[in-house]
Amino acid sequence: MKLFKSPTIATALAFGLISGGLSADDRLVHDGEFMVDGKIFGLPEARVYTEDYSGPPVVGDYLTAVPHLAELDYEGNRTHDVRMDVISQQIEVAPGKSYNAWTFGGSVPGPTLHVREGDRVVFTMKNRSDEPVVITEPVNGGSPFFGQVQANPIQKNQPAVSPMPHSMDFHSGTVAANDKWQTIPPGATIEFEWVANYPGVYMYHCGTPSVLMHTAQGQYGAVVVSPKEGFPTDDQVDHEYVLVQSEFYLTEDEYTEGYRYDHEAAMARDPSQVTFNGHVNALHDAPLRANAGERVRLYVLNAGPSGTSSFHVIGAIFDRVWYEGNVENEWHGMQTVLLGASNGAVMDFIVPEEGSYKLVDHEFADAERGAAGTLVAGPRKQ
Ligand SMILES: [Cu+2]
Repeated sequence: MKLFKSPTIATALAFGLISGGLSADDRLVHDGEFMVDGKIFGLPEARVYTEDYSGPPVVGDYLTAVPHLAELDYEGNRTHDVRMDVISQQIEVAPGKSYNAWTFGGSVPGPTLHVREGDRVVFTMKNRSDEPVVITEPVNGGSPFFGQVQANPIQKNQPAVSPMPHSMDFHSGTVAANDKWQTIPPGATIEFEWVANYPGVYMYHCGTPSVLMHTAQGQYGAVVVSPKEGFPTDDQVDHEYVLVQSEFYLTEDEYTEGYRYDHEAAMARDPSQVTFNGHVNALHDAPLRANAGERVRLYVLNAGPSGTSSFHVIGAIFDRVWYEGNVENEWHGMQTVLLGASNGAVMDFIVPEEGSYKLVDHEFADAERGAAGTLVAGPRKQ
């Protein structure tokens, strides 16, 4: 990888326009990069190549399985080396209903990446849809994601093979989509960079046509870009969780015992399941936990691919909501947050009493299809 100092960036660093814990010498900067409004643009072209790689399909310390969010245990900004390979995987989304999913990293939704505004991501993805990849056994050199999937194997992940061209589109990145988000065939690897220029709760997904099909097959997940200076209530938050809503369009497979994706149902916007975190029971079997009086923060992404979410917690009011996860979009006292497909938000609420709280998509046809969960609150800690 070529390392250059761009005069524009070097000047910005010299004048402290880019804050961060790294010195100018540590920062990855390429010739051709430029700044507008303090944001970095003009990243190098993606590289597509073949590699002899059979290691963990998810690599990076800040990648977690939902509902977990990695802690940003560093000051300022850093460069993240992140790998999420495309693999096929048999997963269960409702009791007895499994299908052959197309995934990033082996789960649906895929791993959640957490970075800070201003961080740089060097992303690598191998299209391994043509090889069976196991994610339910201990992995060396992977990421926290695997331990979390193995601790809560609700999707009963099993390797599958389903060779198909795929791509990666990070909504958190500002780049030329025809270059960075280009489709690669099975066996190929793509590597590109993006800079987390704007804070937010973002979707990533496969952008290969039919995008509806590739997304509905399971290729999506969340990126949380925390604001550089944080949110005003950061010091008061006791628990934080990631919640990804999405639809599944499954029908019985006439050739197997199982289920398969139904494109006609997807085109008709008629989901068989709508889930929080990829299984109708994900947040019932393993409810979110907190105590009375505590502040809970949810990072909610509606991945769609086609439905909206009217996100509500029964018995609570969101005292602060940052729409799209941007600290400047602050709303107060919200009963329900409306999220279109690929919208996200950060939602804070105070747990009023000991008890059980239902999280729902208040579009109740979706809740009855599975878009519901539970937060169990213990007694107030003195
Ligand atoms: Cu795809």
